[in-house]
Amino acid sequence: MRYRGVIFDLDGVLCSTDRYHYLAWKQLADRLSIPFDETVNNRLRGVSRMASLEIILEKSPVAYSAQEKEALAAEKNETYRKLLGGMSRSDLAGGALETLRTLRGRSVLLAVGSSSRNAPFILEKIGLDGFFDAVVDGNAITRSKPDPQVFVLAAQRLSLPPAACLVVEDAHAGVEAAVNGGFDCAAMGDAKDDPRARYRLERLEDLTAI
Ligand code: B16
Ligand code: MG
Repeated sequence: MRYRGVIFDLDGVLCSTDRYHYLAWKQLADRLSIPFDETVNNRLRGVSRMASLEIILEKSPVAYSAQEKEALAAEKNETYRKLLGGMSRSDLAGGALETLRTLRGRSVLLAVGSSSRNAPFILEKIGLDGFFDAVVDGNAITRSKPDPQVFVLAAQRLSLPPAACLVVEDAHAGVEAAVNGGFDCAAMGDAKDDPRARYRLERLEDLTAI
């Protein structure tokens, strides 16, 4: 591999928690009588919890105070955490473990770069806590994707420059964040056809051919 480090997004790349985000936001939106569908959901990928709420509230007939917004975000997170509670190692994306082991076998450093504050809980659930050389998540950053902060911090923790790292992303906001930070990006899922990505992955295993 021509990169010395690979930084993986979590939701939508290493596991499909994006489905649980959708279900939890949908429950909140339905309760508030706000229209919410997969198109709106796709705009939430990689975006922080509060920024996601702001996108959902664009279609709200009612205006909410900052305090009310905090409560709505907490409500969504409670629903989401309940769904996460049912996860296990079998929820790790197909081919992920083999891919990670192959890359590690080639001495590539491995990191997670996620906007999620629930990342430590999810990594534990899918059996990957303690596996990565660096984990940077929503608890460590002040600016959400498309700001590159999460990836810049991950590269720093790997002691590598951005040009030596590849970012793997499923979100347009994440591809943009990678490019903004000077990283090459391999895109999959919802972002697969993003022209800013250097590589397109049909599946995670395709990474081992880069
Ligand atoms: P939380 P990623 C992102 O994770 C999700 O894609 C995004 O939909 C979510 O709003 C964000 O995490 C924050 O998650 O509410 O758990 O802190 O794709 O960057 O791994
Ligand atoms: Mg993602």
